Amino acid sequence: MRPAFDPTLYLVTDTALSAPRSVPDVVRAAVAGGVTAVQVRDKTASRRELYQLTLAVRAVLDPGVALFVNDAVDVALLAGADGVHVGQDDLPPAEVRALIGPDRLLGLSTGDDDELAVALALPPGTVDVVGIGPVWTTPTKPDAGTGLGPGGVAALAAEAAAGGLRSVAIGGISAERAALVTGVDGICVVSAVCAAPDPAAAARALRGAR
Ligand code: TZP
Ligand code: MG
Repeated sequence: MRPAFDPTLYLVTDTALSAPRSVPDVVRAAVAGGVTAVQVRDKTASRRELYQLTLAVRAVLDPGVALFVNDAVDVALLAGADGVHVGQDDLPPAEVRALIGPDRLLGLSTGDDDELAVALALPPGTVDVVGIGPVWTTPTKPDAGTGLGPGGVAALAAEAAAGGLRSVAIGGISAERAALVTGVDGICVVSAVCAAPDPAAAARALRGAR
């Protein structure tokens, strides 16, 4: 059975922004503050480091908080993660689904109508959730491009929902901006929690804003 997944407040980890704290320590605090799903993302880690980091994050998570791994299907499977999240330059979603089987979650990044249309044309159950963004241009991922704005995100989220896909918005979301983001099933943040002096308080503020 596919694991339960609550996308309300989805944390994507950043090792550098979390420092000097460890990622598992930031995740533990963030979940105490209300984070409902976690994705381990570290573009600079070796495969082995990413595997070890995923195991360490998994060890601090309650079973009810879904754990995704960014890009690395092998790491997700070996570490017993609940799912994997891929972007447009990673393995295609149908192939990832074939690798992970029916019992894990699959997330896919989408940044425009065409990318969303491809996701919607896949057999039902291939993708569980689309990331839509960036909402705002963000220094955390400069190559993500210009922000779609809350209106652009809401339009894509409505299309996703009409096609039976859940959606989360990502990019530049802070507690101050969170209420501007509508139409999605959840919001996804990196720096608003990982760079916060108090990740638990930051997560509470994000939850409180929605
Ligand atoms: N994908 C699109 S924007 C982004 C990713 C991984 C980074 C979002 O980071 P932040 O700090 O929440 O703006
Ligand atoms: Mg990727």
